[in-house]
Amino acid sequence: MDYQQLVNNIKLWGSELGFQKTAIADIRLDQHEHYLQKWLDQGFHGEMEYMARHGTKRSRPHELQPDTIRVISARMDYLAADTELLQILEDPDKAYISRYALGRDYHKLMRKRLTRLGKRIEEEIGPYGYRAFVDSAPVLEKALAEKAGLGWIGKHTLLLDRSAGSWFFLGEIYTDLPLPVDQPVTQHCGSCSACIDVCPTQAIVAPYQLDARKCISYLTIELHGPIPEAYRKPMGNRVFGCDDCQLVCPWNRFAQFTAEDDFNPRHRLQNSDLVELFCWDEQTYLARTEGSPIRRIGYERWLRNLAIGLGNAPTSEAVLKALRTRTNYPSALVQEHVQWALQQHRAH
Ligand code: B12
Ligand code: SF4
Repeated sequence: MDYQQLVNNIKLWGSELGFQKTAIADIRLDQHEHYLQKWLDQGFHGEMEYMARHGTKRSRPHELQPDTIRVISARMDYLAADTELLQILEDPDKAYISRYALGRDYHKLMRKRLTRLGKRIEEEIGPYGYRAFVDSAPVLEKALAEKAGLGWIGKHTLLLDRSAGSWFFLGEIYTDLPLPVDQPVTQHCGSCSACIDVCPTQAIVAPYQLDARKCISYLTIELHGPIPEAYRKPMGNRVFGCDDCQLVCPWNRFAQFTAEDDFNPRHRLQNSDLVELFCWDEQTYLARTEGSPIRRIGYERWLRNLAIGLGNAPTSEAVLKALRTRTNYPSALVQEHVQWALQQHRAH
């Protein structure tokens, strides 16, 4: 079989299926395995127990999916046009929701497309071994994408590309086909440290090393209990995820807008007042976050995060009134965050 021709076809089919770039990596991740272990040893994963659970499966693709010898790595851009997010971030009455979460959840959409790509290959060559993933199993997605040449891992630990920045998702197909591999690209962070300097909670503790326990993305999405007080003020109005390290990255000047309608903002989430979102009842929350990544945290943590945003907002009748409607909300977690927020306004 002409595997080089097959790879050329895979890239073509990948782009027809909406991927901006598709490339091939082998499965040796020795150095990344070492970094992953160090990260876990330092406890940087916090409560994300799933990061520690799978032994070496995450860094050894063939232990997750036997017979895997290559990985087809794919990138899909998610940056929506016409979102004035910097303006929202700077307006303390507004709720900042990270860019990846404004539209539909990416997992299902991308996995379906990758599975179609897998099937397209099958139509061409007959039965072969493959399995598609999008953050759906222990996979070191960024390391594999870096190997495949989809970009380099930046100091903020995200994958970025010279002509596309970092506003994209990653997914992959593990396969037993002996495809010719692509070459990694060179690193282009240079002496820039903008992401490290801008991080509101100093979560990037050294270049390429993120203490997730301090990252606002972790605090607002992964952490189940109370958000430690030390991080509440620095969170500002970031109520779901955080983009600061990407917003400041000079390579994101070159980012392209997404072609996927599904990633466009829904329900005006790109421009909503904190008060308005905090006043949604649970039914409204469930209805408006259907199919969105925001659904994952549930209503209680949604209120927890918004209470912090309201604690950091300028004091006004509307803010105080909204907070007071929740002082007896039947959740100790919400009540405590509401009390903290009211305290911020009393302190003024
Ligand atoms: C756990 C996780 C998180 C955690 C921890 C992040 C992290 N850096 O690990 C939290 C909740 C904080 C998080 C946040 C976000 N995430 Co996330 N997350 C993941 C997940 C599930 C695993 C990442 C992982 O393997 N971590 C393990 C640690 C060890 O990896 P690492 O910190 O990147 O370290 C690597 C390198 O930096 C290097 N390294 C480490 N130390 C050193 C030291 C030196 C000296 C050197 C040279 C290198 C080096 O090796 C390590 C291993 O490869 C992936 C999906 C997946 N299955 O891969 C998505 C993923 C990384 N997340 C993604 C996104 C979009 C985000 C957010 C932007 C969402 C948001 N807006 O809020 C933020 C960005 C925060 C940030 N600066 O990283 C995308 C990133 C796409 C891209 N362009 O890179 C992914 C790939 C999901 C996807 N399928 O698209 N995430
Ligand atoms: S996402 Fe925000 S909190 Fe997390 S590392 Fe980047 S700037 Fe820091």
